[in-house]
Amino acid sequence: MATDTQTKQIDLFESPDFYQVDSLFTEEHKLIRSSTREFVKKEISPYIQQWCEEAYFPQEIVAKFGKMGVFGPFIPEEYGGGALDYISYGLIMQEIERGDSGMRSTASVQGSLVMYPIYKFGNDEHRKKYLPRLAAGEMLGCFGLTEPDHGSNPGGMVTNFKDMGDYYLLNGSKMWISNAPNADIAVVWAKNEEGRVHGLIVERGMEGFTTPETHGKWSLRASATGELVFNNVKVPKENLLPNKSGLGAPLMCLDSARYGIAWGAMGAAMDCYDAAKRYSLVRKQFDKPIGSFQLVQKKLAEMLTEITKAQLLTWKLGTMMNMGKATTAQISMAKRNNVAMALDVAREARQIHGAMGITGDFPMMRHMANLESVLTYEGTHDIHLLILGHEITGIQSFK
Ligand code: TGC
Ligand code: FAD
Repeated sequence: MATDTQTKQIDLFESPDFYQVDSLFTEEHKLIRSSTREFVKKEISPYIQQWCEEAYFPQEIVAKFGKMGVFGPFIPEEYGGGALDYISYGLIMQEIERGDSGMRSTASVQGSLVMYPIYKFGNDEHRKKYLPRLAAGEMLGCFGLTEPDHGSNPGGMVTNFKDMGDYYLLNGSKMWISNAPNADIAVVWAKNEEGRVHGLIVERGMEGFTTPETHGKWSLRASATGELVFNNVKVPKENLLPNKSGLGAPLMCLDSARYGIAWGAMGAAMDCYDAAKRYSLVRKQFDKPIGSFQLVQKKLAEMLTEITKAQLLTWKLGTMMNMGKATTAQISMAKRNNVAMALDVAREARQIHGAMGITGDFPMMRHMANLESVLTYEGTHDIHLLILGHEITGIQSFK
């Protein structure tokens, strides 16, 4: 059991703020960030190395996240949310992913991909039935869009449901679904008999519904990933989300989640930069701290520059999210830039640590491996490039 033999690593993390981005945050933003950071230092950092080594998802973190208000912070208070703005949401994602991308996955799926569609596309009964329990971490959800043969092209999905009069009959399967093995409910995207995409809430225990776990991952090892298999599942008609249909509905959820990832990836980058800066000042070679050598300083200076640019990009995007004015392409730019930036920072920081950098005593290899998934999910690095290309030229190049 992972928690019996925890490696109690001391987490000394401090975030960089080279351009005084803090001056753009309110006191409430800073309080939310510091309380989430303290939570991560206490509840995640001491255990994460071991959870990842053992590919162990700490189920107890769900209730703890719920108590912290991490799930769906932008959802109104009447449904259990925090009624916070999108910069608060971003800062929470930044701090959790600073701890681990897999932990942030759990939180962003629950908030942006489960609570968001239930709030936006569900009716008031759906909201009252599910949102307070999801917010409190009494219930875990997952989001089923990707299929074995339809990843970047979700519009080609074959999962489908038929109207049987008293209920819908659901068939098909979803793959690579975060939280699936532990989820109590799944928001599933499937086509009706006319080929129109709809969202359905499928509950664990419905006959014909199974969630086999995906094993052998070298990335996001503390996050449980699985399939959703629907074999003649009778879904009650009231479980259909009535307020939006078409592929645009899941893509709207992705806008919210991709925004959170842009902040989250910055947290992973900050963690690697912070570790590298600290190490460069204590590690000596040729009788001097390695931080005194120009090539090490170059690495640190370039990391800080890229993190600072990402901080400004993300803060501005947050203000547009708050006004409801951020476009999908603007979100794509931030997700794509920040995840690639974080991967570069992780590699450079790993190099600064020399051989020590390949061990679990430092976070870089774990972040690096995690970020390979983050680069691919929620739209691959190249798909986001093509979304930008479409925006620039007006010409769609996907198909
Ligand atoms: P396309 O023809 O462009 O659009 C289809 C319909 O959707 C509308 N639409 C949007 N509506 C609202 N918000 C948006 N952001 C929208 N984007 C598009 C669009 O207007 C159209 O409407 P209509 O009425 O004309 O039908 O769609 P396409 O089939 O050409 O595909 C475009 C593409 C490739 C960009 C898109 O499908 C895409 O983003 N692919 C990537 C797939 C992806 O990101 N999957 C993510 C799965 S979830 C996940 O990875 C969770 S990981 C979580 C974790 O662990 O943290
Ligand atoms: P493919 O679509 O097969 O792409 C393979 C390669 O081809 C990529 O490099 C891609 O960029 C490229 N490519 C594809 N189409 C084009 C094109 N038109 N032009 C140029 N290049 C192209 N999905 C969910 O629904 N819910 C989840 O909770 C979820 N969690 C995930 C968790 C993990 C750990 C991972 C790894 C994935 C998760 N996913 C989830 C799935 C994820 O969204 C998909 O993996 C992603 O959308 C890419 O799909 P794919 O893997 O099928 O790759």
